[in-house]
Amino acid sequence: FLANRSHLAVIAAKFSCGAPRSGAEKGPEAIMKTGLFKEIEEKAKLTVILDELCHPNHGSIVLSDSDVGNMKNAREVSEAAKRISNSVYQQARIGHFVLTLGGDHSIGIGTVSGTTKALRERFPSRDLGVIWIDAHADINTPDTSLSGRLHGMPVAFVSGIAKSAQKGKFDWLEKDHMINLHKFVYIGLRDVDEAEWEIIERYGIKAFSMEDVTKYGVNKIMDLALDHIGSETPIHASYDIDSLDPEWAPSTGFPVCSGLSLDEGLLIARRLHESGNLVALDLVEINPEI
Ligand code: B3U
Ligand code: MN
Ligand code: MN
Repeated sequence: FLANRSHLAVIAAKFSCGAPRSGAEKGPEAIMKTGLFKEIEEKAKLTVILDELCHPNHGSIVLSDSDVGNMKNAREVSEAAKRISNSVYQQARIGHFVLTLGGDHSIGIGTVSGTTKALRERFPSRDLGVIWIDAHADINTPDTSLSGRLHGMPVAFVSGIAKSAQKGKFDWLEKDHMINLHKFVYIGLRDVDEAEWEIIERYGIKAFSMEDVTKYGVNKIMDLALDHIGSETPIHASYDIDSLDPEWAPSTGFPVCSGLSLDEGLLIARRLHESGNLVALDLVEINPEI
């Protein structure tokens, strides 16, 4: 009942201004070139709707009013995220499953806000669940971030922890775009800044580190994650490829050792699917130049 299973919307978010190096803007093309979506159309009998978002300034080099309030490329990231948010919203509101290919993880500001707004309209009594699969927590605020890079801040923006009072910089984010952190779960964390751990503790966010995955096994972690979110809750999964061990996913800007094995990564994907509640998925930080 959550999604119209005859259509798959694929949004190619060719953008990497939120990261310190360029290349992730080429991720969508690399994935599309494999012929994956043709295969999905044929085998799954799905109509694939492709929305390619090219941003005039896609590379990661510092472009304009870069260091506003400790946010590098703030205007570029804000504008790209706004476009992505609207595109995701338009597809999700008519029940299409939305797959967004990144791009660096700052696009998560767009994807999660777009899904939240659409699902809130369709199911006013339910909060969206979000599963963030990542080596990093991406919950720095402009105040806590040591890098000033926005790919390390998307969770703070979509939850309202980070606010921008500046004109043209995330001022398009409204209450309807904001997630409820009680239905948010991390999986795979292993490179988290001290200030990020403080935020996670302060807001009581459910977080399963790689240590937890090793200790309990990924199936048990998925039981706990899905239990925490609750049944009959639509789920947006934001999958950062650096959650996987560099042995399996070396083509990414911030590889961190001791990550998920390919089997574990696939099992997470399978469990998300089997929940029957998945309405949107991001696949980000794939950098074919690395
Ligand atoms: N937490 C650091 C490093 C980081 C690497 N990748 C992401 N973040 N997404 C930061 O820059 O905020
Ligand atoms: Mn990330
Ligand atoms: Mn990451």
